[in-house]
Amino acid sequence: MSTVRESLDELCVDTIRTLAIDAVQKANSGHPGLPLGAAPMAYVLWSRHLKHNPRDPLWPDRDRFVLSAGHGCMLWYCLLHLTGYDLSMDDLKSFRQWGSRTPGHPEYRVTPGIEATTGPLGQGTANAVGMAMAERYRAGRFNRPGQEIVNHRTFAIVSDGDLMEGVSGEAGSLAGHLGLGKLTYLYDSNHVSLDGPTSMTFTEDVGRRYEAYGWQVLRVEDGNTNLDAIDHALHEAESDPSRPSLIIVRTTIGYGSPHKAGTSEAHGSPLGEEEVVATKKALGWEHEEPFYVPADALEHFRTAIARGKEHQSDWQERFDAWARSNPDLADEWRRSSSGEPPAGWDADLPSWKAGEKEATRAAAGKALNAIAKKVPWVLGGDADLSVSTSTKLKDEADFDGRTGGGRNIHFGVREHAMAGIANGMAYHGGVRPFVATFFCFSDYMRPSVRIAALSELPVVFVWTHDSIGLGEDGPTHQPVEHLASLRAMPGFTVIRPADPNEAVEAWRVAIEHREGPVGLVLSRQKLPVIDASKLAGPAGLAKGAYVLAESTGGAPRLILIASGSEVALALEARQKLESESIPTRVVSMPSWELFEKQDRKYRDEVLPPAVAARLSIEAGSILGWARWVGDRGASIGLERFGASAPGEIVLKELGFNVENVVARAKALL
Ligand SMILES: Cc1ncc(C[n+]2csc(CCOP(=O)(O)OP(=O)(O)O)c2C)c(N)n1
Ligand SMILES: [Mg+2]
Repeated sequence: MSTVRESLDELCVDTIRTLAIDAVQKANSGHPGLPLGAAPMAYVLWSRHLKHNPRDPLWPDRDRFVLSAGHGCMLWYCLLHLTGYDLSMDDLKSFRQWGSRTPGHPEYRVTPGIEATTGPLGQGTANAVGMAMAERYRAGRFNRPGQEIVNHRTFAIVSDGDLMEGVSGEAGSLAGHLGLGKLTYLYDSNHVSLDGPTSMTFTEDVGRRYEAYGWQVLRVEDGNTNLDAIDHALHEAESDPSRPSLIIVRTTIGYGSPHKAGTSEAHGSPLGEEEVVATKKALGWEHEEPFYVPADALEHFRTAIARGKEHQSDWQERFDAWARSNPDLADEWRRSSSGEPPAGWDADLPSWKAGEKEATRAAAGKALNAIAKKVPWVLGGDADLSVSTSTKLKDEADFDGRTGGGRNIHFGVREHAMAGIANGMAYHGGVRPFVATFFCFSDYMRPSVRIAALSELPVVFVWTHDSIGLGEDGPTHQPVEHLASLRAMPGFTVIRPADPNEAVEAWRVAIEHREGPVGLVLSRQKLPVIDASKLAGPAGLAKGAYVLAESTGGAPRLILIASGSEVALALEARQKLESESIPTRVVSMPSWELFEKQDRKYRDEVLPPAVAARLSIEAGSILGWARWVGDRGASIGLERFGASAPGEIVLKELGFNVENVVARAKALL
């Protein structure tokens, strides 16, 4: 290692390195190894390639950047601070502290300039694919010959752990297939992960794997010091329009640390006061004072502001000219950017009449198609199940990763990446993504669903084949605990409609709900249409729960509460109970989360505290239902896995039949 600093570039790289280790040391917690090793690639990317404006972090045509290895976030925070984002030195000094804007892993919405919440390894790789896809879609939609208003790249720094995770394989495979030429990963290949050298666990030829996926694979042998090699590789990546690029940058974790470099000891603990001093010395850093930023370095970093302003004002000029010549498109641009649906977006929503039968998956599919016709920024797809999920947009082409045309995305059998990609599309903005598969396989998506909830991303998850009612496929495909587990997730809204008309309302709510993800849980089997002329109409769905059928012959002595396919059963049981002079109310409860948002008055109207005899009926785990049925109520649900047989038989055998409901209800009186 040379101790003579040769250039301003090197000074800047070491500024990132020393700032990062100081912040981790001050917090006495965090990950110094990645920033030390990946500072050169990040610096070259941010100073010579990334098109961004620190003064307007949300400028739509900026390049997107994701640090997938979120544990190394001090690298990202340093870049933001140094290039002039609204992130102060004090923010860096309060790394990992209560209420700070520099949490322990990057969080979208918390820190200006943080484009995605990362930390669970692998997620960022899929997010970046989704961002690149959203860019393509908007480019296809808005660009006109000679008027390119959507033209930006997506870069991600990924680590060994990211590329070990299965989700990155799914995402990489799809990105290669789609030919996402404006997507580039910089791989911080340091041969070390948390527990030790990757020789213990990760010895495949990653480059050849990505080549097989259809990526351009480039290599930088000395990622610690050779900035020009990184620069060159980035140029190579940018000059291939038809393939995503993986740049394998060989680095040393904890570069510069005399005792920890190259080992997992540099990964996840502060270096220690003495080692920080020794590292700075080894780097040739002349300043003892912590958090020292040399004026030359800062000045150089801050040239990003003038460059960014220039990029943006140049774009704005082109955008204004485009908007003048394409007023309709400009209107679509504005609406799609804010997510506000156009007037009349719900004008053609379908409806069903009493006497008809339809599966809620089919009804929801028709609603989605009606919406998609009016809202061109709704796009999405499924994990090789469009025939089953009914989510295909009928008059639309398949999504093409090169031109950006088409709105039906075939994700293939890649549920986890599908969800991570949908999140990436939502992070990108300007599109409203939906993704679909069987409800049971929500488990395969769950890590990304959780991030959608944490990041408040408006993704619609469509899950069909929602219970043991799906029948013959048997217990491997029959969800049991899934409703309960998703209801346990903060910020996630689950909606399980009872009939075709409620399914339409569910989509209406989903489109209007822009503050976070929604899961639509839909039946495979046909369900009877609830007679809105005799009972309450489906609009009550928006309130989460509503009185569907009021007791006759007096105030209710009993309340049956049900969701989805069990609502029809509850209505049948009510008839029997009322015929035995037991005034019975049926509450349709498609969404706990929406109901929780109502005021107490409304909730007490639907579930009057005076009526203690309450029975919930739902073909799933009963976990949590006690909250709605109370101490003196009961729940019919499942405390076992399902069984392979025709759906109506499985339901009947496992207690979802009128006799059982009536018997359990009477036992409460
Ligand atoms: C899904 C997931 N599993 C486990 C972890 C815990 N973890 C954090 S970093 C890491 C591995 C670190 O190796 P690498 O990705 O190569 O990062 P480096 O040590 O090189 O910085 C692990 C296992 C995590 N953050 N996410
Ligand atoms: Mg590593």
